[in-house]
Amino acid sequence: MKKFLDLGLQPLANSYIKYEKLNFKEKKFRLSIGFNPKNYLVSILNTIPKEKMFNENYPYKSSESFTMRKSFKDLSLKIQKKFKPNLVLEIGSNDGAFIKNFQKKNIIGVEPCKNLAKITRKQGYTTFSEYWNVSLAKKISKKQKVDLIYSANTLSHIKDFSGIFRAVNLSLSKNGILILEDPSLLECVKKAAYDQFYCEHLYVFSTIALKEILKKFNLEIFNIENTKTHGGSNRYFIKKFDNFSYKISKNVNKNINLEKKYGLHKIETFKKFANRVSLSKKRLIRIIKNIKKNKKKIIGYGATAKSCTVLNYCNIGVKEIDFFYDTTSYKIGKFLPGSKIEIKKYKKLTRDEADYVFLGAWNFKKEIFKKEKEFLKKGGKFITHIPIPKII
Ligand code: JHZ
Repeated sequence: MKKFLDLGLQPLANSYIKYEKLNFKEKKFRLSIGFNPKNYLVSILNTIPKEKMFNENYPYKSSESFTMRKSFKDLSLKIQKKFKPNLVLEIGSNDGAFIKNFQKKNIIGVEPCKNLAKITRKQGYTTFSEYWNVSLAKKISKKQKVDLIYSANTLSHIKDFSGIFRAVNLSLSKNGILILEDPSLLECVKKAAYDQFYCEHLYVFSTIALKEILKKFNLEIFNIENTKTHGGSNRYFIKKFDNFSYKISKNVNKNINLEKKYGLHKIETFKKFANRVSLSKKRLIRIIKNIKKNKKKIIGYGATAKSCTVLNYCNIGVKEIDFFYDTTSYKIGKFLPGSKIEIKKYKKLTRDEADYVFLGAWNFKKEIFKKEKEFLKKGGKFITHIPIPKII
């Protein structure tokens, strides 16, 4: 691994702090990012045991945003029309934003975070509250093989590729397919979105890296869709080598060529990315300092895991941002890790409340701007750090 970026000491991104624990010392780890020139994989260099992050208190719920609910609904309709699977399985089913678009008898959820699995089970969906691995795949496929496995924003969280893909191969029916969806490294580099890296995001994938990894497990990408979710993601359609029911789309090489054109196979590209990240930090600090010099009030919008990286890397805290608004019940009343900024229950933005709003959930800018039309009309401003820090 060749290290190219150091984002400093960071707390666990989704460990929101309770008021009573504000004075406790938080555990921190060094967040540095590296590039593997052999398989082109970009990953964080220190990993945290999965049980520390994905447990019975996992705060993130996919259903919190209209954009994600719509994306999962559209995809599930497409899947049912195009692939007509008898049985679908989702790895990382979270609070059910995807699985609830299927008939209960046709879908299985796998979700290790017990608080989330409880939600979908209560609604009557078969949900295994376990980590996806070979023994679980054996247990599930004893009864019936799966025709389609879907997993969004989950592969990037799992260290053990061998466990995942052996389990996939075991449980897929003869012509079954796997669909993976994760943030795109190309979009991350283009937007200098360094906040895609935090303890949970072990990897940000490029097509060229994923292709190399899949090859080892006799799996190959036969199509790619570039989606707008989570700041620009890729949806990979994957089949077994010996499944000849699908032709490899021209899209696959198109994506690979574009990634190579941007240099995602070379360390130099990531060194340049690291320089842009450092400039981004300086610029964001400058913008915020100027606002504070003029005695204006800043609040945050969307207490994301990504915000944790930005705030801690740029040393932004309670002196700069008064509080964050968020819609997630679990986060409300707690404090952001590291920066210890309070999270309040979301209320429509008004001009009396803030002059500037730091856009933590920049990936939902369109949805948020639509919701906050009045604030913008009355002269309220947002601060974003993507693709370069600016006031909008
Ligand atoms: P959002 C999480 O990252 C963690 P985060 C995880 N590791 C991952 O991979 C991605 O999700 C998928 C709030 N919000 O999706 C809700 C509002 O308050 O960018 C969420 O707390 N109002 C699993 O945390 C946060 O913002 C709104 O109008 O970086 C969004 O978090 C909207 C749209 C969102 O993921």
